[in-house]
Amino acid sequence: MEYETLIIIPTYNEIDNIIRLISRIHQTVPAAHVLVIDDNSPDGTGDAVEPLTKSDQRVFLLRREGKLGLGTAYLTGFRYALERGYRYIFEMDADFSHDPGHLPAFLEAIKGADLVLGSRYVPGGGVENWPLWRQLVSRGGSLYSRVILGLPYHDLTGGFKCFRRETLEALGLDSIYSEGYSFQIEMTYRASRKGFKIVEIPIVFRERAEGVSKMSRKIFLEAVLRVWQMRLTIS
Ligand SMILES: Nc1nc2c(ncn2[C@@H]2O[C@H](COP(=O)(O)OP(=O)(O)OP(=O)(O)O)[C@@H](O)[C@H]2O)c(=O)[nH]1
Ligand SMILES: [Mg+2]
Repeated sequence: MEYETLIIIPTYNEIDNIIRLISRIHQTVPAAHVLVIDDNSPDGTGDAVEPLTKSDQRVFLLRREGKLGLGTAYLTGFRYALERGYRYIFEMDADFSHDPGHLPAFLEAIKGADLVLGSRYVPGGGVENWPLWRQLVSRGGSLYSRVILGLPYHDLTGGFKCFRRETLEALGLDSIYSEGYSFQIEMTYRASRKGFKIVEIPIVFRERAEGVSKMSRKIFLEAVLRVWQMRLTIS
């Protein structure tokens, strides 16, 4: 049921997106709760969301002192979700790359799965407005991880996913070591190693129109190396 759903959205300088996104989410899934994890965005994203948490009982905000990274933002959000008993827990970006219109399909799929991956690289999925180099990096990154980790999934770096609470409980959140793109790979790999049922559903990913990209060479290189660490250390 929808009131059991928490959508976690980490934000860093998303003032042009976040309020509109929350309202679009609630048009599509009115009963879903939204948790924004803001890292003291210099553009005032946290201050913009704060009033909403007073006027709308479905909106929650955690403010951290500074930019501590996407991975730890999600881990904080997952712990929050588990403590409060949510059943279906989403990861979602703030920049409209992840279309709220896909949320009902996730909620349908999670009924028969432990983890649902929004996938750009299955039939019906896709990417809009990405330059060729970025498509190649993304597809290459998924293929590389897929081969080294022996996973059957097509999109391993995506950040639009839905976990059943039991899956997060079993993963051991304290043992997650990755940041950036490798965080997404590591969560899926750990879930797969534990034998959870993982389902991919098609999503169309749209490049951000507002705000600034945080993609960096460092995040990319981390993923290249971390995949080997995962293969060697996660049983
Ligand atoms: N709380 C928090 N959120 C972050 C941090 N880094 C990124 N985010 C958020 O995580 C989500 C994904 O980051 P993006 O910058 O969109 O990363 P991306 O999709 O790989 O790259 P672009 O869309 O090209 O910018 C967005 O909602 C960001 O605001 C961080 O250090 N802390
Ligand atoms: Mg983005």
